[in-house]
Amino acid sequence: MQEIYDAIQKSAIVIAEMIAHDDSGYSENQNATGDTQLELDIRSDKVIEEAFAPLTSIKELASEEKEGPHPLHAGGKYLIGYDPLDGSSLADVNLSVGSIFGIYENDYSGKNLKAAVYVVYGPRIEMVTADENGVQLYRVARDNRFHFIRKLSLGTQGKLNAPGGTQKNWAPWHKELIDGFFAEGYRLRYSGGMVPDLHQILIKGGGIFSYPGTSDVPKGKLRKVFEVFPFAFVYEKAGGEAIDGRQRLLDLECAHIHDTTPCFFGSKEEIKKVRNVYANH
Ligand code: AHM
Ligand code: MG
Repeated sequence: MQEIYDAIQKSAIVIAEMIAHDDSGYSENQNATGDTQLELDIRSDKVIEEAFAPLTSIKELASEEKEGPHPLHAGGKYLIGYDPLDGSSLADVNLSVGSIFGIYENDYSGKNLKAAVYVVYGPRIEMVTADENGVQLYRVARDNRFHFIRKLSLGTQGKLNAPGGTQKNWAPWHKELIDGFFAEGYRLRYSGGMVPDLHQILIKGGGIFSYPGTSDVPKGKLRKVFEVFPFAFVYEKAGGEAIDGRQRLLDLECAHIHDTTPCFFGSKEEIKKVRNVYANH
């Protein structure tokens, strides 16, 4: 596993340079979900693929930016599902973006996720790993290398509310849930990048991030393999919970690697409220 973390760190340094200095414009291509890819999406995907290619422990890669799985080493143990540059459309407005990695065994189901990692490219470059050692924060120092900072955990309740999805298309009960949090004093924190938004809640010790099913997109926007399962794993390891409204996200299967699901990540008290509201719908 350590060699996978090392490869992620190596690729993160290169991607951070690209974000800082290179063109953030669109390419001519679309990805499997139909989003027009940025040059940065395509190039980050390539950097990560090249960093993983020599690692014999990796059997296969699946990227948000690739149509299907990409085989590496037949005898490898791990399958890696990754989003090379999540929230990439925020690069041109100079907001934080991130890379997300799920390290799976056998298949891309939630129960087979063994470790999760994300990198935040913001004013600082940080990496969070989640595995049997818990959740750990690393940061790039002046020597351009990642250094361990501290362990991370969530309190049982927080103060931040990050509500995703187009409000016009929310179900009435979802609107009640979100309004309820604000009525209790929660503060809005939503940048439109799930990596910095979930990172903020984790660093500040609690809160709720939601991306529900809506009338136009009943299964939500966020992809299970590349985005949702890895963050569900991080939040659970940090002492929080992650559900689709009723069910634990990591109990969900995955029929197709680009499948999406409604998702809620947070500390225990907030997720209890989500369960109460969604139980009847
Ligand atoms: P992307 O993978 O195409 O960048 O999309 C994922 C991003 C997430 O980071 C974020 O939570 C969500 O899309 C924001 O969507 P919206 O613009 O609907 O709020
Ligand atoms: Mg993404």
